[in-house]
Amino acid sequence: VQQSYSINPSQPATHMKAIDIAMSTERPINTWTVEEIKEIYNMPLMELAFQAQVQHRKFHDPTEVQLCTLLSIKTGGCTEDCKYCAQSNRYDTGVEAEKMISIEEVLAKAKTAKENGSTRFCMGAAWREMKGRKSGMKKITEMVKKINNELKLETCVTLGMIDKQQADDFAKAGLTAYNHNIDTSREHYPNVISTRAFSDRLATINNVQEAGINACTGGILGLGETEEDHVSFLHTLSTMKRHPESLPINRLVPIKGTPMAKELENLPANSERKLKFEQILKTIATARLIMPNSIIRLAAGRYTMKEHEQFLCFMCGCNAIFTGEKMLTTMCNGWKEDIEMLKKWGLKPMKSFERKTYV
Ligand code: SAM
Ligand code: DTB
Ligand code: SF4
Ligand code: FES
Repeated sequence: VQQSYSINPSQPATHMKAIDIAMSTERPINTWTVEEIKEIYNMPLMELAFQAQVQHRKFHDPTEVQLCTLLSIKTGGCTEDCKYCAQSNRYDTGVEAEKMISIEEVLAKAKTAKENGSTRFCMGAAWREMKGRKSGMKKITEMVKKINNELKLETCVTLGMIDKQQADDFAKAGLTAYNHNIDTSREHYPNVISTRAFSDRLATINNVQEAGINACTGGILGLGETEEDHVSFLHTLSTMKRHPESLPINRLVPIKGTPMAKELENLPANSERKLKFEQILKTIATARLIMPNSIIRLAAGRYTMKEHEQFLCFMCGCNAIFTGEKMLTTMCNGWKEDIEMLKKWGLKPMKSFERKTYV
């Protein structure tokens, strides 16, 4: 289903409340203002969660959840300096650089994921970009084709920056989604990564979408950002030409040896830069209200949440998870326990290729 957009009816100058704009639209809006998003984010939590659930039910089948399994196809040794990452070669995290794994190994892992109920298979590489990686491109497009055609799974890759040509090549191979996160707000970004700019991220996301591939684009909560940053992060996402087809919300997994883990340890207990659980809920619910058609995925750090916390995230509008043996280097909740949990909640797995295209 092609996404089409409504002009924000509050433009230029009526006095509709932001929540009424969100609740009255039948199509995604990409003209949100920071003030409108702030107004929604700061609603009383009970009301915010309720409205997000109503919105969710207008745009999605409330009984479905998308199950994705991740595989790191090239681990460690990354040249970037993302302060949170276990795979940067600048920090001593205990993650060693490995070679890219074989097509056969990837296919075997994808088959296991399918047997365990996953419908999307996501492959990640610890690379800054795909520039100059001709043989890597060839191997990965081959993996995508095989997983697509032989296993009939949706495919997704996250390989750092890509240009227009590479995006076109992935589109030709039948790639369902490309994951590239903005990670945090434009303002907080320079405190987290210095080796590539926020605008570089947006350029890759644009290349992906122009090639007709779904963008999986979100970020990390808990990088020492403030609520203003959450609003700004949501503003960037919700004013993209097309909203991300899927939006991963990662909760920082503090990795020993990274500068981010150290910075957070040193924050005073009452610092406004310490992420509170209700801020995760506020961010998810606001995302659901202003990007109603996007799939919202509860991503890294889910294993640190109690079941009732995960439940609240789902009540606020999440409808996807990563499930399986592992994330990239950190832990993931296992297939069996997830299926049991979701069944208990009355949810069933979304089928592959059910929501044709969202780009
Ligand atoms: N190297 C590629 C890139 O950065 O685009 C792809 C892999 S990278 C690990 C994918 C995403 O995982 C990052 O953009 C970040 O949002 C998330 N991530 C990485 N380390 C994390 C951590 N310790 N906790 C939470 N999320 C993390
Ligand atoms: C995303 O936003 N989260 C996933 C996926 N996209 C590739 C990756 C999370 C990685 C968490 C840290 C790790 O396991 O090393
Ligand atoms: Fe490299 Fe990606 Fe980790 Fe940044 S997040 S250090 S680009 S693997
Ligand atoms: Fe694969 Fe987001 S990482 S869909």
